[in-house]
Amino acid sequence: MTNTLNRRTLLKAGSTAVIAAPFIGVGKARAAEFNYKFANNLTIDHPVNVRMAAAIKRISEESDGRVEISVFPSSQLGSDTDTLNQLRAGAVEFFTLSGLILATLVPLASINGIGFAFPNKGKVWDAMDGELGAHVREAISKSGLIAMDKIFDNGFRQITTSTRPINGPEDLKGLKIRVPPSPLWTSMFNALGTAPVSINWNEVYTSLQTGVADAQENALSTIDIFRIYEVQKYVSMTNHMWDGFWFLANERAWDALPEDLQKIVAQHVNEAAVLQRADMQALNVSLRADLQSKGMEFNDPDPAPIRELLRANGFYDEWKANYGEEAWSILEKSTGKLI
Ligand code: X2X
Repeated sequence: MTNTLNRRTLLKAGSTAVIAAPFIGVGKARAAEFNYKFANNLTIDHPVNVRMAAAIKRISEESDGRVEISVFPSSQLGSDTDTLNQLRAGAVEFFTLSGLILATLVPLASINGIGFAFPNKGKVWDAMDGELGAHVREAISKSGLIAMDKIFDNGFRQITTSTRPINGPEDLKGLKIRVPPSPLWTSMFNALGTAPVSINWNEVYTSLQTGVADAQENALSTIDIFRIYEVQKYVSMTNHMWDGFWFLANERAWDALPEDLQKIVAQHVNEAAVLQRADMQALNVSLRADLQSKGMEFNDPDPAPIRELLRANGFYDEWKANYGEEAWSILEKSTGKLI
């Protein structure tokens, strides 16, 4: 109807004139045009979900209620691999997922997980907010998914065990260690001489509790938030890889959003990721002492012999060949020469 003005257009016009428009006024907010689901494998109090809760509120407000996002944390809709399939089918519109697990669909997405690649978070953000991140997001965009610009932080990973501290390569021999379902994780822990077991995150606690695995590897924040200290004794600070969570959108669901709504969603998700990175940094300051108070024993192995084991077993050569010269050279702009 030509005389029907869109409430949002009026508000955007910043009109201060009193417009006798029956649809403006305090009343029940209209039903959302876009009711989307956001799934992840993290607890509702994890910094990713805390920051995303605030972002979702702002998205609803700034879209004038046109975009409402419901959160499904803690693998409520299924394992990571199940939920990735739901995302691809459009049954879920948004999903945060490690690039190393996404690599089952987009092989290049695991490149940030190369063993001992990044010396610190500064170099991680240099790569992931720069050329390497852009290169990976372009590959993701060819898979029917869209990745937001800013990757969330899943931290530098440490090895925990119920049996022994890891002081060097000898202690890794035959270690029954859980790894996420990802070709790179399996390849890396095979090259380290362990016996890796691929298990989705939602089954890890019970797998450690029942001895299906004797070890796992994760950031200290994850070890704390998911109470892994209850089923693991030793923490060896290997810093063997950095991992992050891409905020992924189903392409059809993303394209269905008008451009102005896409901008609102992207802006607040990216802001949430940057704030979450700072939360993770702040968490790390106290986590070692906290976990020690919960009974965990820490050691700090020399990474050099462990890294040398990867090199000697051809791990870097294999993955350079898998990713190709271009991607590898982009990675090395941030990490320095890896081979
Ligand atoms: O599965 C894991 O170890 C976790 C929680 O860190 C990821 O989502 C990659």
